[in-house]
Amino acid sequence: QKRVKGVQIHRPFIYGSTAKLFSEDNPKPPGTPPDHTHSWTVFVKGVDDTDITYWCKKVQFKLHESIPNPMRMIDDVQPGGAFEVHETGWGEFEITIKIYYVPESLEKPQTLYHHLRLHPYGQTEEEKEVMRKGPDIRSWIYEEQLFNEPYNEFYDILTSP
Ligand code: SLL
Repeated sequence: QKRVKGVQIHRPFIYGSTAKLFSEDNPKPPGTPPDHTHSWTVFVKGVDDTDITYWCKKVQFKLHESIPNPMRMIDDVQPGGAFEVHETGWGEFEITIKIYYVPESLEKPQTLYHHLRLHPYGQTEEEKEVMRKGPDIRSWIYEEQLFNEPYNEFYDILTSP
């Protein structure tokens, strides 16, 4: 196995969270603890739902310790192509996201941090007001995965259509 010299491959993806207050439109599932106010999803996915499984093998989400079973290893994507965890709760916290690459990459996993947002946020009152009126609270980050001088076998996987 040899690295392909002088080559950098970029693959866009999105990570982040979407949260929704419980309401008539978004009823509490049976058995949800009474202090939970929101349902939320944290995810890693391709841009416009494009497939990322040819380079991303699985994703581990480390949730707050107050949540049962906080380490969630997700090795299958949802129909939209996202590695995701769906939960309910009452508070915001930092989520550690660990991305594992396909074995052919011979790359070590990489860690990202995401602040779960449940409440309207933004620099200005206007920004918050827009979010307050919206259907959910999104905190989505557009990111580019960079593979610097990938191994030849992985290079072939990355570049085959
Ligand atoms: C806070 N630093 O104090 C944060 C911690 C923890 C949120 C928030 C529990 C969910 C469950 C939950 O929402 N924890 O019990 O399953 O605001």
